[in-house]
Amino acid sequence: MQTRKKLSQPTDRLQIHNFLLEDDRGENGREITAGLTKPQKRLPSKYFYDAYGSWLFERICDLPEYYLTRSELAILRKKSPEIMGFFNGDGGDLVELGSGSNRKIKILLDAVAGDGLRRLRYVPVDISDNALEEASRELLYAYEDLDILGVIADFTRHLEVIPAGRKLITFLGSTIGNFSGPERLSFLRQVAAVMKPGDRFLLGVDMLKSPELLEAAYNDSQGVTAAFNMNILRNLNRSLNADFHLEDFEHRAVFVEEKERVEMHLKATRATAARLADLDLEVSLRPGETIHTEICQKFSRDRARWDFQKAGLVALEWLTDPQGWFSLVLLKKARVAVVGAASRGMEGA
Ligand code: AVJ
Repeated sequence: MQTRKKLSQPTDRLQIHNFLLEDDRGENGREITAGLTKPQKRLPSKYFYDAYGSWLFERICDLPEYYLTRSELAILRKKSPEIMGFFNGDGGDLVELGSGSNRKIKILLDAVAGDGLRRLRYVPVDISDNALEEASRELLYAYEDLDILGVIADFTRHLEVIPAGRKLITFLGSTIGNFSGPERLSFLRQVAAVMKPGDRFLLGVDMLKSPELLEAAYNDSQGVTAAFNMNILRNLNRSLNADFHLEDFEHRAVFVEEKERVEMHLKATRATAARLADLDLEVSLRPGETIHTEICQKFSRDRARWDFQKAGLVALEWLTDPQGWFSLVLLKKARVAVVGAASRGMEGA
């Protein structure tokens, strides 16, 4: 009898399913056109992340001012055995929405005791097929007992494509902060919809804190965040045959007190125009006008709890760093969604 180790070649342990629809391309185009023709021009934040943008984001994570990643990594290092206790005995899928680099998932996988990895499948979900495949291959070689199912999908649109079995879903890094209020609610409801009673959802949220700390995190002294912000235009220029003049824009990141969020904008320093050939769209900006490129919502526990409740999720635990700057919230599905129950006469209570 050969051992499993010898039998299973890395390639046997990796499957990739692509759920990106033909339709998504058209949908993306409509989304960009809609955003750029609003009175306050907007671009979806996902367009930061071409190869160069993803590289810039990794550099942001190491910036002294950008406390988010460091705080979250500290929590993960301390709490990974507890988090991964989910897989003791039963096994299941570790689903990571927006997988990106392997840094965080490795901390979780390293906390699995004994031969636990054999009963666990890692399911990264990402929109970028190249990044997903490259990261998955690295993990295959690092963890010789691990099976991986890569899911290429836009999780803001299609969450129903993730496997139906027992699972711990992770959505780290406070990417949830990129959603507007309604987008956030719709996303959380979709997560709740794909969860069964025993499943868990681990959500990274950046907490509300002083405006000075928040603004510094998005206005770093080395200008990496500015380059990251600007890259959204570079990406559109390349991928949609557009001709934005990058030198006509500057980076802006401000904490908007009443919304409890940081907003990133690209501000036109003079009158400027661009043509997006592939979308047959022309846009022009007055001096001082901005394109809103990112929402970075910051959360009080109350705001987060309210969102969870509306989505039919319940926080079981708040894992935080010593300063309380960042939280990993462990959630389960509520037995009855309070809002739904009230409007549907408590059916299924
Ligand atoms: C990846 C969305 C969590 O909002 O802090 C970093 C992206 N933007 N610097 C964030 C980002 C500017 C980041 N998220």
